[in-house]
This record gives sequence, C-alpha cells and structure tokens, in this order.
Amino acid sequence: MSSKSTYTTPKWWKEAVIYQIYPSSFQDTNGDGWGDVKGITSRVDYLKSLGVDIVWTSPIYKSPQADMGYDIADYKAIDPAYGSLEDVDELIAELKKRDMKLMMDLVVNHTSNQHDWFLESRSSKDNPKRDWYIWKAPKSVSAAGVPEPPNNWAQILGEANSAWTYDTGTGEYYLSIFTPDQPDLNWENPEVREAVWDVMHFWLNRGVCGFRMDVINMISKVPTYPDAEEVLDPLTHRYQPGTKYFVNGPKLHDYMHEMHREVLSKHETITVGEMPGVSDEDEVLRTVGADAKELNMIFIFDLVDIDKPNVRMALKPWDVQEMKSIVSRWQRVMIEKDGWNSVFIENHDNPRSVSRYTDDSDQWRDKGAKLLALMQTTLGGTLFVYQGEEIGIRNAPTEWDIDAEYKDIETINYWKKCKDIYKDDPKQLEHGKKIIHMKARDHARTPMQWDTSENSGFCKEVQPWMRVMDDFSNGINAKSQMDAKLDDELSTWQFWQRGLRDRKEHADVFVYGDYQEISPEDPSIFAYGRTSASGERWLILLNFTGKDVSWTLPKSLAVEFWACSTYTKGKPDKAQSGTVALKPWEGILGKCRIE
Ligand code: TEU
Ligand code: CA
Repeated sequence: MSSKSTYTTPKWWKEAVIYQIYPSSFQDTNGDGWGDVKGITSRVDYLKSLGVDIVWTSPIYKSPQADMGYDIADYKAIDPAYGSLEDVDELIAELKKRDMKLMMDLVVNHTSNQHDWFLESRSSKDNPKRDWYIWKAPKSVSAAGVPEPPNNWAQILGEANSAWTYDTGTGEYYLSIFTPDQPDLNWENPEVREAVWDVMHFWLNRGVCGFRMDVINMISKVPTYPDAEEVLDPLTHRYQPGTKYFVNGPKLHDYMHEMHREVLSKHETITVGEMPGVSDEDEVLRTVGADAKELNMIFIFDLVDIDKPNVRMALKPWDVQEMKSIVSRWQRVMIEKDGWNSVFIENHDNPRSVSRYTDDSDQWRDKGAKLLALMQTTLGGTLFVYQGEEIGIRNAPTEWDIDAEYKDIETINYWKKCKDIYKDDPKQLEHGKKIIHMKARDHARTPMQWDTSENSGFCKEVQPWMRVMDDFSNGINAKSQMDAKLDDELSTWQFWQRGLRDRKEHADVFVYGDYQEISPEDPSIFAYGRTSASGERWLILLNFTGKDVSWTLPKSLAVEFWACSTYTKGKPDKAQSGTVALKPWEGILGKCRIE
C-alpha cells in the first residue's frame, strides 16, 4: 500500500452492508401476487436483524415491465403495481428510524419505448426530441423494399435479433441494445444528460442515499457504429455481439466526470456502477480510483461471468483455481492501486450461487451456502447480499416446464431461438435446456421464501406472478432458519447474521485490511489472510470441494484459535499447526498469533 493510499480511510459507504431487493418477488401486501413497496416496508425489521444497512431495490418506477422495470416510462413516478411516491417516502422514513437507507436503481442507458421522451422522438424526424435517441437510416433497402439495419450488432436479451429496431413511421432504425422496448438514449446530446441529472437530484432530494447505475459503462458508443467481428457462428447468428463498440466507449469518463460535477459532488452519496465486460485494471481505476471523481465502486463481472464464453446464455468450463485467482486479483488491485470495490456473487441477472459454485443437493446445500457466506463476509470492499441468498435459495428445479414457469424476456427469447434453430436436433435442444437450467435469470427471481404458510408467505389467496419454489416447506425459508435451534451448528441465516456482525466488529480487518492469498496453486482450498493496519491477522480456509481435504499450515502461520466453522456453533476443534482437516464444503476462520 502506498503511503498516500486512502484504502483504509473509514467511510460509511465502505462499511455498509447492502441488501438487493427484487421488488416483484419480495413481499406482496395487497393480494395481487406481485411484490410492492409496502411489502418492503413491512420487512425492514427483518433486514435490520440480519445486519443490513442499506436497501437497494431493483426498479420500481412506472414501467410496462417488458424487462421487469429495467424499461422505465417515467423516472419520477412509481409503478402502480408497486405503490406510490408516498409509499416510498414511508419506506425511507421507516428505514431512517432504524438507521438504514434506501438506494435506487438508476437505469439511464435506455428508457422504455413508452417513455414520453421516446414517443415524442419517434413521432417525426424533426421533433425536438428526435436526437434524444440514436436514429440511423437503413444500411440498405432491398429491391423488395426490405430494410437492413445500420450494422450487425445483436440484441443483448435475444442475441438472434438485431440491436436496431425499424420504425415504419419515419423509415429509420433506432438503437435498442437490450430489446426493442428499451431504446438507447443519446448521451452525446447535452439535453439528455441534463435530464438525467435532474432525475438524480429529484431522488436525492427525496432522501435516497445513492444509486446503483444500470449498465452505466454502455452510455458512450463508438460514433461510427462499425460492424462487429463474427464471434458466433454466422450460420446460426446473423447478428454479433457489438460490446466492443459500446462498453467503456470513448466519452464514458467525460460523462461520468460531468455527473460527478453536476450531481454527486453536491450530495453525500453511495454510488455503484454496473459495468459488465470491463476487466482492464487501469480502465476500472479510472472510475473507482480514490481521486477518480466518478463513482465509489462498480460491479466487476469476472466472477459471475466465470462460465461465460462470449454470450451469457452459453457455458464455459471453469475450476476452483480460476475462481480464486479472480477474487484475489481484484482484492489486490484495489489495495495496491487505491481503488474500492464491491463484493457480490448474486444478483437478479444470475443463477443462485449455491447451485453455481457449490453443491445444491439436500445433503450439501446448507454447507455450500455457508461457505460462500464466510468467503464474502471476510473479503475487502462493500458487501452486497441478494434477496434469498441469506437462506441459501437454490436454482429452480429442472422439472419446471420452461414455457410455463420461466418469465424472463432473455430466457423466452433464448428458448424461442433454440426451438427455431434446433427443432430437428434434439441434442442441441437438450443443451439449450441445460443452459437455461444453469444460467437463466429466472433462478434469482422466484418469490422470497418467508415461512411455511401458503406461497411461503410471499402472497395470500392468489397465484404469485412467478412460481414459488416447493422446497420452502423443507427448511429453505427465513422463519425456520431464524428460529432454528440446531444442536451443533447455525442455520444458513444465522451464519450470515453472525458473519455480518463479525465483519462490522472487525471492520479494520475484514473491510479495510490487507489481503494475502496463500497457496494459490491449491486446487481445492481457497486460503487467504486478512491483516489490519495494526497487525491483527486472520486466516480463512475454504474447502471448495465435496471431499475431505487436509491443508498444511505454513510454518510462518500459527493459529491462536479457530473462531468459527461452517459446521459448528461454537469454536471448532482443529489443529493449530501442522495439518488441518476440512470436511466437504467446510470453511473455517482463525485468528493468527503474531510472531
Ligand atoms: O444488466 C446488464 C447486462 O448486460 C448483463 O450484466 C446481464 O447479465 C444481462 O442479463 C445480460 O445477459 C442490466 C440489468 O441488471 C438487467 O436486469 C437488465 O435487463 C439490463 O441491464 C437492461 O437494463
Ligand atoms: Ca402487490
């Protein structure tokens, strides 16, 4: 750490534990089977008791819900399905009473195609808002009058389709990188930027503490809009990922500096930018470096994209060593280059971590969930917990019928493409199914499992908008896990609660401490040390396999005591020098003796 480093300087937004809510699936209070703002308010005590400081909710603004609210039709209104502005004021007030805060999701790379701005923009070529979006003439028009999109970029949430949508009214295409319902805003236009600053001021003045910024690194596009290279088989994929031309584009940092100057510097905020597809250290530091004047932190996707080849709905093999090296790399980068990072392993766009990184069978699920809890609560950065992660919710079962139970637009588009392209190829179709079973965003979006009552307490006397997992009656619900009185171990929920408490008590070690990976070449055990500025040192050993494994403590490390294990309630009885034995998926935390 350089002497000028501010990494260890305490800040509320570094120590805060943030809980992400997927609002449609959190808690319904008015009997329509859809979660609402009053539902969130009714659960703030629950969140407080877990150890949460800040609630971030995925979008609750007025929206046609083409992409579950990531298509906003009015940035200053709440969707009636979620409630009203008054409900949000009440939520902020209830959080405040408990010393907690609300963070909003800011989705300003694109709007809904139902936003007034877009309705105006598409109404005519000379409308004053025409230039608020990205309009281009067709590349060509065939003899039969069929237009060709301006380039070959593919839609992200339906990669078989073009990222451009043709508007018959004005004979031009608009850019819609995610879906045709989500036209991209033209950030080159200063009026657009001003409109965004205005929205931000509106919410900050209302009392929210900051923003999670949706795909904020996609707001600047390469202005020549070149064709993308062919990385997908052109026989099955007419359109190709154009990410290179809109991820961390040429003017991103100009826009972020302007945002900082015009908005963020005027308020005390917490900001996290969602930045998929960027992994270059210096580029990341331009946003999250201590002097960057951009954002507090971003979401780096290397870990959740560990199984991603070139599009998300695909599979790539990976192993524990790779996982360790990704985690360790970013832990070190932030310390050495004086930046700040987020710690997360789940969100509403990814499958459940217990299914993905451990073993979600009835025998091991709870151990796997605790292992991931121990890892995350002992890593440096600001910690994000995703709804249901604290009770180890797993992926939807493979028996679920895809057409009937999966609701996400990305899954629907992907499954349609599979059926179109592979209708005569059962093997390929099975592979498509497997990808959905492993990676669909739907896995993170099933209703929260609260208790053993009807629909697990998510809603009463009505069908929930999305099917509740059947295993809620089998111990995977908040109430059973909070009340659990197991003889020799904690429930997943209790283990998370303890981990969050420990993290706060020892913030100098776990939030701000130095990080050293030990034995990176070990294929099974993830071992690392965390050391506070005053020299207090802790050792974390995580067995990322379903087997018994022993690990030899380096001579330089003497363990004073083992403080916790994912297998025990109290201090585990383990060797303090020599060889330590770890059970399948076991994680342990020990305090080191300072030699
Ligand atoms: O996701 C952005 C995104 O590109 C990916 O990180 C994500 O994995 C996506 O699912 C692509 O496969 C954000 C939101 O989190 C997501 O819910 C929205 O659909 C998207 O932006 C568009 O607003
Ligand atoms: Ca409701």
